[in-house]
Amino acid sequence: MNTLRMTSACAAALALLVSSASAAAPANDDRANAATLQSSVTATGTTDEATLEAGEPIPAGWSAPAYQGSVWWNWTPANVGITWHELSTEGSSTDTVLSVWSDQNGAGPLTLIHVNTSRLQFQADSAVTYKIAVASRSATRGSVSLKAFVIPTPFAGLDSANFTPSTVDVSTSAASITAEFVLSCSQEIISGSLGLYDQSNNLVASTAVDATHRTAGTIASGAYGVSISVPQGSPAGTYHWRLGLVAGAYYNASFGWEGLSALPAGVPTSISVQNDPFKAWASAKGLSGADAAPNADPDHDRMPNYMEYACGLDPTKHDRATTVQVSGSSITRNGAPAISMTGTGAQQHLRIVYLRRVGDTGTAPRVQFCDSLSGWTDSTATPVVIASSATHEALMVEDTCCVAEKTTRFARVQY
Ligand SMILES: [Ca+2]
Ligand SMILES: [Ca+2]
Repeated sequence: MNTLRMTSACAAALALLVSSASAAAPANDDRANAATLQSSVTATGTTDEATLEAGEPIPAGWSAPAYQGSVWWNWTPANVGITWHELSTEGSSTDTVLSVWSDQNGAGPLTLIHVNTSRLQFQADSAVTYKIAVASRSATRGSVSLKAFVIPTPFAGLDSANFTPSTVDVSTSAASITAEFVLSCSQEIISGSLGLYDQSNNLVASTAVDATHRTAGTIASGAYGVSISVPQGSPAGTYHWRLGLVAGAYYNASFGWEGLSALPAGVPTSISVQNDPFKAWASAKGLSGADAAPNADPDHDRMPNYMEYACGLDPTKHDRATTVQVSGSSITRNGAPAISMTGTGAQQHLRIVYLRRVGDTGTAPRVQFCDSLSGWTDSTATPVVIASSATHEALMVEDTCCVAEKTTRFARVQY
């Protein structure tokens, strides 16, 4: 009986092996096994079961899980010399990330020429064999259509771009950025826009860009300047910019995030947006200048602003005596840490309940105990979240020493 059972287990294992082999990775999964793309001919493939190989280059601005399951093609342009081409994955059933790379025919490192979702345009050199990667933007894999074809020179080229300032703080007010572009255009810009996208690629701010924003030069070579406002309270992070331009039904150009054309060297791809919830709170409480600093104590209640912020107190009122109150899993009153005795008989010990801001992981409050108001020691107990509100969490820590061991004992929280 035992032998028979083992045979049947082996058969099941074999069946599993066969079924996984039937869902094999595509032949051009790895860069070394890239398929060959012919100019002006639509190649087909799939990202089903495709993988990212060890050490695979990922195009700048993209990362898993928005970049997965890549497949590769080699492509040498059919047109002799340097010609504008478009690469397109339109018609694919998976949402793609399309990138083109060059290793100078093996003479140099693999460098990214351009990346976009489903269309990109660049000046291709017939002396170069390019590497093209198509990846899926989500776990929904599927068929890939890929085509390379000659296009007219785009009506607008970007020579330079700069953003001043490159870092803005929107904690207490909207922030304005001046964007300047030098463009080479063969047509007048009829309409266009500059957009700023947050880390999750959501459009946060946009402003019109057209011929009226040309500050110097001519249509062919002009400087354009616009101002764009990032709203107060916008999420912090690294923002992408995108400039989209239209000169008529058939004349489109775009640069930056999800732009058709690659950016020239040295052009910044992002700006930095800062949004400090403490600064926003201090401003909303009417504090400014030195009074708004985290360590300042403008109401002289010996609780610095940061502690009042964490405890939900008022930095303009002497409210140190207001302690936190909890009922069930709700915080019924914000306030300073509350210390009480818990336990029975000789096992009675100190218990401290204190507040921290929801999401405020950067400055963890530290509970400390001591015997004589000196030699404070950090508690090693893991704080327990016992109640919460929309803005705060109440944490509880109990002392490990009890009245049987100590004659005096003190507790505090360091914010
Ligand atoms: Ca204070
Ligand atoms: Ca106060």
